[in-house]
Amino acid sequence: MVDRDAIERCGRLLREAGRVMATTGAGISAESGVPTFRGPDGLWRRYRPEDLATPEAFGANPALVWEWYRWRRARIAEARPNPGHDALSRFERRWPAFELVTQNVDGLHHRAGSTRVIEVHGNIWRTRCARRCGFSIDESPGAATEPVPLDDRGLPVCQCGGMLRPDVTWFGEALDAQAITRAFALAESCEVLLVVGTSSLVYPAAAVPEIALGAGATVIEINVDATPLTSRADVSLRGLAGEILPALEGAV
Ligand code: BV8
Ligand code: ZN
Repeated sequence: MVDRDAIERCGRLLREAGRVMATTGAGISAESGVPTFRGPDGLWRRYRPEDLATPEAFGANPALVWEWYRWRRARIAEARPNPGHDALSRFERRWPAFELVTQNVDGLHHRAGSTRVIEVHGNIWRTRCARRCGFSIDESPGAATEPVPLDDRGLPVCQCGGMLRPDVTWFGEALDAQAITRAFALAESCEVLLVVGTSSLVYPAAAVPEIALGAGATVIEINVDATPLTSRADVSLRGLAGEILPALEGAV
């Protein structure tokens, strides 16, 4: 059950704030049916990150990596934004400077209507050249994209002859410099940071709340479980993002 007093307290903090931002992880998409990475039905439970989400894994077994991403795309295509995504999209109207950093690659914040979203780990629907020749396509459902040629293994190949891969950031890969720099700058200048549905384990994205805390912002964590951030957050609201975010919206 949501802690009403804590919600009211956070409502007051948010009401008095001018610059509010959020950072989200897989937990905000869990209620949309998109598996998280480390939860009981976590993606990684069945697969080890090292086996699938690294450039080495793709080099060694591109068919397995594409099979996993194609499975995830199918799951995400069936998913719909949930009340947590919807509430965050309305925060853009409540705070004109509101911006949202997400580690998620599922695109559900955009589908909920959020327009100021920084995808620090890329987007599962974009496919790009593994050689970075510049070729990139949108393969989201309904995108008017020409089908790409497949090799004899059924894997997409680039016009330059290289392989095509999901345009996401794998372990051991540098994040998009513009995205992470923007995320850190927002964390440096916000008054309140909402940290929603992330285990706060993966860096450099997990540094966003640390930067906000260091800059004197109020950090409100929303999570069904405790995380390494919990003890340092100003408030940690225990519960479902899809319930807590609308309750917070109502308390502002
Ligand atoms: C980098 C995109 C350097 C792909 C992801 C050794 C070797 C190499 C690197 C490292 C290493 N040791 C450390 C590192 C750094 C590494 C790292 O941090 N590793 C961790 C594991 C220790 N980081 C990197 O490799 C990064 N790159 O460091 O590059 C560099 C620099 C210059 C030049 C070259 C290299 C890249 C990291 C990005 C990896 N890509 N995803 C894809 O999605 O397929 S990571 C993936 O997992 C997510 O994007 C996310 O970032 C991360 C964590 O997942 P969460 O989103 O937090 O989800 P999780 O399941 O963990 O947690 C869900 C939470 O929600 C839980 O707390 C749960 O309780 C809660 N929850 C569940 N349901 C709900 C809920 N809460 C509320 N409501 C609910 N309903
Ligand atoms: Zn290419």
